Amino acid sequence: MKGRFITLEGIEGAGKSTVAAFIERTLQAAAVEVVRTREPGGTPLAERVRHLVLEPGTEELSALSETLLMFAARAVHVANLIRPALARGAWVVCDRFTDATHAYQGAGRGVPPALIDELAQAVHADLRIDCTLWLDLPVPEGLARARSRSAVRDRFESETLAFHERVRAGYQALAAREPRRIHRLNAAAPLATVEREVDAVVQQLLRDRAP
Ligand code: Z5A
Repeated sequence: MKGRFITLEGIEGAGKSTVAAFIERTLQAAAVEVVRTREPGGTPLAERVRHLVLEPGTEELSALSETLLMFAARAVHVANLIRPALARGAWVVCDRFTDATHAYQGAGRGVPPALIDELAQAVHADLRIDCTLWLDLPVPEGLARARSRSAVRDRFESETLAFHERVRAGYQALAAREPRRIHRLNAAAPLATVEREVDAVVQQLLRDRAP
C-alpha cells in the first residue's frame, strides 16, 4: 500500500466531517490525491447498508446483527474503494472505521472486543491505519451540536446519554491502548484551534512521507 490511511473518530457532533473537509483541502494544497469517505458507507452498496443500519426501523436489530452489518459494509468499502485508492498512492481520509465498532458496538452495546478483533482480522488484517484523529468532547456538547442541525434522529442519535458516555469511554480506552496511532484533540475548542492542531499532525505526516 503506497498511500496513507487517516481515520477520524469521536462521538456524534464532534466535528469529524468538518475536520475531514479541512484535511482534504490541506492535502490538495500539497498536491496529494485525496479520497474522502465515511463509514458505514463510502460505496453505493455500502451506503445501502448504512441506510439499513441507521434508519429507525420497527424491527429489532440486535447488537450482533448491527456489528455484522458494520463489517459487511466495511468489507465492501475496503475492497472496492479503500484498497484501490491506497494502492495507487492516494491518501484516504475516512470518517469512522473499526475503532467506531469497538466504541459503539463494543463499549456501547457490550459486543465482546475479541469478536470485533476477529472480524477486523478477516476484513482488513493487512490494512494499516497511519493516523487516527480522535475528536473528543463532552457528550452533552456533541449531542447539542448534532441535534441543532436536524430534528430527525437516526438509531444512534436516539440513544440515551448513558450510551453515548459509554461510547466516549470506549474511545478513551482505545486511545490509552494505542497512543502512537490515536491522537486526542480537544474538539470543544474553537474550530480555528482544532484546525491548527489538525494541520500540525497532517504536516508531520507529509514530512514523513517517503521521497
Ligand atoms: N457507527 C457504529 O455504530 N459503528 C461503526 O462501526 C461505525 C459507525 C463505522 C454514523 O453516523 C453512525 O454510525 C454513528 C455511529 C455509527 N452514529 N452516531 N452517533 P455519522 O458518522 O454519519 O454521524 P455522526 O457521527 O453522528 O456525525 P455527525 O453528527 O455528522 O457529526 P460530525 O461529523 O462529528 O460533526 P460535524 O458535522 O463536522 O459538526 C457538527 C456541527 O458542529 C456542525 O454544525 C459544525 O459546524 C459544528 N462544529 C464542528 N466543529 C466545531 C467546533 N470546534 N466548535 C463549534 N462548532 C463546531
